[in-house]
Amino acid sequence: MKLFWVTLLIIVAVGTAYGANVAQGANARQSSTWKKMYTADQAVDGNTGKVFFQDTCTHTNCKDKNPHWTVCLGEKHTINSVTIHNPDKAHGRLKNIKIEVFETDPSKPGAVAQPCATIGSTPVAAGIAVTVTCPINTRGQYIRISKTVTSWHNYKCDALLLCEVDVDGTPYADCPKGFQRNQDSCYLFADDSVESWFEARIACQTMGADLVVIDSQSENDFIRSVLDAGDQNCKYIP
Ligand SMILES: [Ca+2]
Repeated sequence: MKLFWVTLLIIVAVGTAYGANVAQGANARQSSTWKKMYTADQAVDGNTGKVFFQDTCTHTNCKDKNPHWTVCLGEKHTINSVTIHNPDKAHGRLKNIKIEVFETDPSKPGAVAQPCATIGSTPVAAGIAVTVTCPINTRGQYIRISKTVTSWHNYKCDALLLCEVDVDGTPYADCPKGFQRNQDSCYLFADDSVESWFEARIACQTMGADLVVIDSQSENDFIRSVLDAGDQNCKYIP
């Protein structure tokens, strides 16, 4: 997340790495485990190898009619995309998949699903990784991958198998008091006059932030809308 200060304008952002895999090592669980061997944690252990009997993959029970796998990130994130590493022994099983994001534990009452993406009835090819992108501003701390079982498979069951799940996300914290949020950043539109760009930057940095650098049309639109709504006399935008 970024924090910005403008002003007479300054804005800042608290920066965190963008595009990081935030699922690795997180707590994971699944609806059932085949042979008690192919446990949920093996989809977030950092081994993206897809050789099922050699690498680390999950596998739900063959009799599980509602197979699903869930990872808890431990805190709220903006979820950008999810990558599923499909095992070489997938046998056409990675299909009819629903990927959802929740702010609260989906196994508890009241949890609200935010749709991220689906994989339809055409199976993902064995031994490849597939990436799906969530709608903008999809946020939560739980990601659930569930499968609709439509028929018994030639290989005796239509289970959910995952060799690894990468979640591209950014921590989403509340903005400090006085800041305004726009997507993953927090902005402070300060009224304080400053003598120079350097003074402005030091003021930002003392708050763990920095002067705004407008790097997208949406960010520009946000700042413009705030300025247009107020009576600030914008003298400087770095
Ligand atoms: Ca793995």
